[in-house]
Amino acid sequence: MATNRTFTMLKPDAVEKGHIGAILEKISASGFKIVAMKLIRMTKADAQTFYGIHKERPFFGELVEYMTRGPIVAAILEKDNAVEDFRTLIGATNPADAAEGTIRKMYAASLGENAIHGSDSDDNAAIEGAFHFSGREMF
Ligand code: IDP
Ligand code: MG
Repeated sequence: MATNRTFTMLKPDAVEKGHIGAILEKISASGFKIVAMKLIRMTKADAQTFYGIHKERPFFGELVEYMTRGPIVAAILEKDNAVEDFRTLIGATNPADAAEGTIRKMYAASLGENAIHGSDSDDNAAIEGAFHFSGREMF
């Protein structure tokens, strides 16, 4: 059954460049309600677990280094059709392929450092949200 929630992270590059406010403004203006949010630095073990599906990929080590080099903003977002609509809002994984006006087109530097995460399914949205937030931190 489809749910109306997705999970996002503003990645270390977006935080380093001071883009938290602008990105959150765009997310809110696009109709997403923030139902959980925090600034947190993932450990290596956190990133290895979170991105476990990619552990055999050649970029896995680079991805873990990147995602742990500084704090991220983790958040759970609510909207009808949240997962699909948020993937549309963030744009393609590689900013070179991302549509005009998408968050990755506006704020991502490269395929590796692409500013923002969005869950790719309802099941993963629930798993990823529960990875970062306890029940007391979700509204
Ligand atoms: P997604 O974030 O759009 O769902 P995935 O294929 O799930 O993309 O990859 C997860 C993350 O791993 C990407 O957002 C990006 O940060 C990184 N990544 C993906 N492909 C590459 C690559 O070829 N080189 C370096 N980093 C990559
Ligand atoms: Mg993915």
